Amino acid sequence: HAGARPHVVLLPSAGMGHLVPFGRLAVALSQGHGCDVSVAAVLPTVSSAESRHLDALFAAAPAVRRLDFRLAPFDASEFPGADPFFLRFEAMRRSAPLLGPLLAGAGASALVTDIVLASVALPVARERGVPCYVLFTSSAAMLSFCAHFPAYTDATTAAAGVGDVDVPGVYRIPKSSVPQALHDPKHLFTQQFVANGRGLVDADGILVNTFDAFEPEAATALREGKVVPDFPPVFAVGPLLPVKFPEKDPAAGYMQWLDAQPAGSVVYVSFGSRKAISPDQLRELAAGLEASGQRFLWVVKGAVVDRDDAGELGELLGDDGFLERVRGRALVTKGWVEQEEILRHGSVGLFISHCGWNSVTEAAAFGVPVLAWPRFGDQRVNAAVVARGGLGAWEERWSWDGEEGLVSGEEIGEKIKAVMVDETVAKKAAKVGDAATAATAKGGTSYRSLAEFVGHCRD
Ligand code: BUP
Repeated sequence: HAGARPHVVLLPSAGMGHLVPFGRLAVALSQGHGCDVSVAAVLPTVSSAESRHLDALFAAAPAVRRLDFRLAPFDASEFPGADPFFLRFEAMRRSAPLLGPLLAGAGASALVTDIVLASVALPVARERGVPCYVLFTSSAAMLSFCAHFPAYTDATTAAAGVGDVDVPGVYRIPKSSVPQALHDPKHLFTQQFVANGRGLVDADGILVNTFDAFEPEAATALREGKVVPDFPPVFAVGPLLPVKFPEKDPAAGYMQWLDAQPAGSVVYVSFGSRKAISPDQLRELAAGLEASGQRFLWVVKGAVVDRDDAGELGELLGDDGFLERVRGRALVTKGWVEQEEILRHGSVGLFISHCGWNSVTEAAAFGVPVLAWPRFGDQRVNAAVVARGGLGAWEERWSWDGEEGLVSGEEIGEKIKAVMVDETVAKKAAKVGDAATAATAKGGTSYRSLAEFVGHCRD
């Protein structure tokens, strides 16, 4: 009923890239916007990073309630070789009927679902009379692409395949930036993506973790119905700010190391949590970082799911003495780091990133320039946002598994040097940081959008 304290239930899907922004939204709604909030913990989690993150979230924000959501049994043998995170998306989609009782038990006044569940969660919520919103965990550019893609495929013959996609009112997403899986209409991801894209128009509203000043074209076109007519309200509420975890270890080795480095001097290198890099490219990257002559902090990842990541650092990097040679000016580590603490640290002057959207929003929040090196999925679309929005540079030729083959250490080293000495890069990124701070401050565009969303939940 109007004026009451709304109870918002959040339903994240698998992978840190999805879980992290949901945790941030939960805290923002509960601490800053007067909502009761529950978060569905989908069990069992795929990675240990996710279970640790859930525990830390509920410990840090005791007002946020935990709703355990146990999935129905799921036979993955139908999809041999599929990515474990895609499989989890599918398992969750098939468990959607269990959401009804979960919502009823919680007494939800609104549901905010992850995009990967949108088309299955919406009808369940509707049946229960619970308004249903979507939190889109990628860029507004990607949201516009996702909303338009079903119409694009309807208008294209299967034989023609997917080419450049002109998103009405926004800009062209070149064929090379279209997520790889979408070139195969039978791919599990494509089927989920198209269904969710079609479902978007039925949502009561869409929250997106971006801010108006960073992505003006996409935000405006979506709201004006240029992408899809009669599109639901779009709330740009980002960058959603990191949750303060009290138990965070300030004595972590890498934080102490950063403390000892000059301001803006360190290149931070991380390619996200979801895909390992080929051993050959890993070694070229090592050579490039070494040749750049810069200080660097590199988080190396050796397996798709962290539980399998048992390889030794030296072994991963080829045991050619690299670690010895860069000792002192570099810190190379394996496993999880507190990325937002690193990006917040004044010693970091550049972030070489895969452009997972959370990483981009964290760099934007702290005004850290990005050298974009996207790998798969939505990352090339996000890299284009980085370049357009003034947050950094994108060397479009650099791919990971493409026909161009390996990017050489020499080229990587030259590029890093060039970006680090270019003062305009740092200045422009700092401006993006200022705009992000203004957007999330009381009265800023993102703050007001979130308040407006809460207003809808109260009605
Ligand atoms: Br790796 C890593 N520490 O060591 P993205 C990641 N993160 O805090 P991804 C750490 O996880 P998807 C680490 O700050 C970000 O909030 C990072 O999300 C944090 O990329 C999140 O950047 C990772 O969106 O996920 O992991 O590739 O592909 O699902 O977006």
